Amino acid sequence: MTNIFKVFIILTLTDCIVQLNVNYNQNIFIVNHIPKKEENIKMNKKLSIVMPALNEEETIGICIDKAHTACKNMDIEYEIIIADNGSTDNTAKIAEEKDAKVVYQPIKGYGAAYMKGFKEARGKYIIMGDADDSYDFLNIKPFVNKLDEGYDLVMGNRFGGGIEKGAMPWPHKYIGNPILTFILNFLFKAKISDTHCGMRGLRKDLIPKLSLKTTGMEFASEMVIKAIQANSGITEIPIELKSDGRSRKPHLRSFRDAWRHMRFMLLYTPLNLFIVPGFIMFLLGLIIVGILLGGPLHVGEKIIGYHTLILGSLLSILGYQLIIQGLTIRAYTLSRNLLSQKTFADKFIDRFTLEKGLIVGTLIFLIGFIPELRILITWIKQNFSGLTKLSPAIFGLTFITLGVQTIFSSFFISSFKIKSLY
Ligand SMILES: Nc1nc2c(ncn2[C@@H]2O[C@H](COP(=O)(O)OP(=O)(O)OP(=O)(O)O)[C@@H](O)[C@H]2O)c(=O)[nH]1
Ligand SMILES: [Mg+2]
Repeated sequence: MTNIFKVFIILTLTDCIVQLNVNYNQNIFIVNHIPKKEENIKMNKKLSIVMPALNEEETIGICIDKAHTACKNMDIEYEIIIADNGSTDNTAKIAEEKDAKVVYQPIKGYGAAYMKGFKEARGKYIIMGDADDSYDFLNIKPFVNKLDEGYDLVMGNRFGGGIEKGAMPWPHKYIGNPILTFILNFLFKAKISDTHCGMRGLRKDLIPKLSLKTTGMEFASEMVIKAIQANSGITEIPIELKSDGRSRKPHLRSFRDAWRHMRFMLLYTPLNLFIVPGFIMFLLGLIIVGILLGGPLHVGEKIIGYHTLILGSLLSILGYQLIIQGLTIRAYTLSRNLLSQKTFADKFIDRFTLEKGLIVGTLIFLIGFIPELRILITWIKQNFSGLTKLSPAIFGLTFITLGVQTIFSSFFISSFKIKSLY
């Protein structure tokens, strides 16, 4: 069980490291993808409408037309930006003909396209949304109103405004979106009804605070999570989702992109997800092992014996494993500068050194090794005859495992710390 879990976490981390390294090489981590305040981008518009578009020639025109109409009706200074990264059809040509500004992003992906679009935006406010005509750009005034009220991020809520029949596949509507929304709200203590809605409004000056990094569809989660962590003013408005107007398949790939969202959330929440439950399990396990160290416990007629002791041992090892995984992920995300919020686990990682880890690991190992050694000596003394030292043996086994885990994990965590120095 522990091993399966380990393999799962290692695969996840490896996948992330590979992905992030690829991104790193492609300069995704250069924060100046996102303009900072001091870069003095001229903000001469009230509103920038940014749409990412990849081969959307069937619908880009209608989306732009609707956006023009809405902005003219509101009588505000605006611009429409289409962020393209590799369309092979007439998307860019149509957009230019319709008086939109087309910006090109050499790096693939939904998030990468948005980063480029945001960088070029000169509006005080940004409205973002798909270019597949599933969101109604005629109806963006409520977003602007909420931004005028002072909110930093205005989320669309498709579940509140209505989803046209066939606009969202039922597994997304009843399984994927609700589950991902629930998990995000649970992990990040938020109350957002539709965390993956693609239509949103935001203040341009929120963007540098978020330091957005992801290039794929998980960008949608990253933006919400970081806005929550930055204590931004977030609100939502009901919006309608229509069936998109295109004949080809969506770019979204259900399982791949759901996993990318999940993976991002996991990377951001080792504290809630790993360390807290791990600590509870570890403590409970240690209490059980401590109580039963002297042998089975008699409670009236009932006996709490070796099976419970084994359970205690299992809980303490698994719990400890979870704590270490949480700290490892935290150390990794810190070394990549992915986190915007500090927690007490970060202080621990700051003070952690390999030497300290090795000393603590050895001490824990010895706590387990000494009783095992005594059992071995007893066994030799009684000429290798049958042994009945089950309680101290399980106690020893537990602590030897914890000690060895500490030693090896110390090397792993400290390797992230070395990386972060250079
Ligand atoms: N520039 C660019 N745009 C992209 C890329 N991937 C998706 N988009 C655009 O992002 C928007 C959302 O993509 P969709 O394929 O509609 O994904 P979705 O809305 O999450 O999924 P559905 O609800 O199934 O439509 C569309 O306007 C796409 O053209 C990309 O790699 N580059
Ligand atoms: Mg769409």
